[in-house]
Amino acid sequence: MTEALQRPVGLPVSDADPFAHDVLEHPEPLHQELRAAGPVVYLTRYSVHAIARHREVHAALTDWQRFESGSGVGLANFRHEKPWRPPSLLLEADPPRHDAPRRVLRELLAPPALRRLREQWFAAAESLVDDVVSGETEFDAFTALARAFPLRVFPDAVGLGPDGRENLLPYGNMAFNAFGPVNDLVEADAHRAGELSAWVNAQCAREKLREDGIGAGIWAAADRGDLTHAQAPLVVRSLLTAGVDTTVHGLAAALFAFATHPEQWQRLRERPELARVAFDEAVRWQSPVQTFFRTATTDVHIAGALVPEGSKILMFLGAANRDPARWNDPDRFDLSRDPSGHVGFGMGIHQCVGQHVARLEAEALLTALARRVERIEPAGLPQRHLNNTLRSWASLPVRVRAAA
Ligand code: 4IA
Repeated sequence: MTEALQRPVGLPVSDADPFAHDVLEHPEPLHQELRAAGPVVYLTRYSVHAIARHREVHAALTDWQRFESGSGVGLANFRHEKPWRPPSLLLEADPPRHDAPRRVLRELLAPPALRRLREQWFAAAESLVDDVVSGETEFDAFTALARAFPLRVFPDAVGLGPDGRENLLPYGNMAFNAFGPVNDLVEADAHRAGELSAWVNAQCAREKLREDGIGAGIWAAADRGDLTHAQAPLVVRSLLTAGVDTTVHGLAAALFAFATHPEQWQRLRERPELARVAFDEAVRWQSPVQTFFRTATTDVHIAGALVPEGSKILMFLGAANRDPARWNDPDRFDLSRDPSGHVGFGMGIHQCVGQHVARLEAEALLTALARRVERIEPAGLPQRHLNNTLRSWASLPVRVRAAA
């Protein structure tokens, strides 16, 4: 089919590239433009339909029958293109195949299963904050806290061995870039794809995982018949793909939010039990996972616009999370709002299965900081790290004054 024939009639159209560097660096102007253009906008650059309003994004996320994931949740359409790695049994699958792996992870990552980690993670957070904060001091809150803390606690909880953990973030960076187009960001890491995938895949084997970790729990579920033994390593791989970069950049979002909103920091110090709400509000406000695709399983009408069967729909989670039709004063980071209903963790049957793990990490780190840190403020311009999917960071310089 030619470009001219594919181009839908009567739909607002945009020639913008959501994966261009300037947009990734600063996505809000495009978000605003797409929300204003209409409920569905056709992106000529990639021949996909885009939705950026909260109502439509929420509706698509909760309608897995008509908006499938099994054809891939990136730009690549697995109906026509070979995936870069065997598809995830959770993220890139639909019911009924999706459900058994989901059930297994849901159990292993549910609040009761995480209770044994709580004390350890709070102690780890206190000790990390003690190492970093004393008197009045400047440091990079991205490397010293947001990146350091998940790497200190999460790989151990999974039961990963000690060697090669430095591969986790580069692997995640590659996987999250791979949901976008094959642009310079993908090409920059292409030479490491084989090596990083081989390392991650090797860590998913039963004998590489400590017996008391979440990874071993996945293998035990296979022994009980809840999964096949062939599925187990791929489910472990999901933990390693989805569980590291996301929390690192989610925590960075929270630290950035507090450094730039001193009155909200005072509020958290007065009421540290707000740590969890603060983290969700930071996820809403920054949307560490910015975008995802679905594929239409049938001709779908969205607010009167036809999205033809088989076409890819790009969902702008970050735009939905700041849609003024859904949120009051959406650009404000505000602990007094109720951020529930944000789509930063997705929504519906695929909604982040690890969200309780992420919240526990955030609660531990923010609580430790609230106790020790009287003031936190920017000490220079933060640097973004560009990724096709993640709103991510390279550095976050802060000045901090320790509490007396
Ligand atoms: C997987 C949406 C994102 C956090 C995600 C990435 C990878 C996987 C799941 C979720 O590999 O299963």
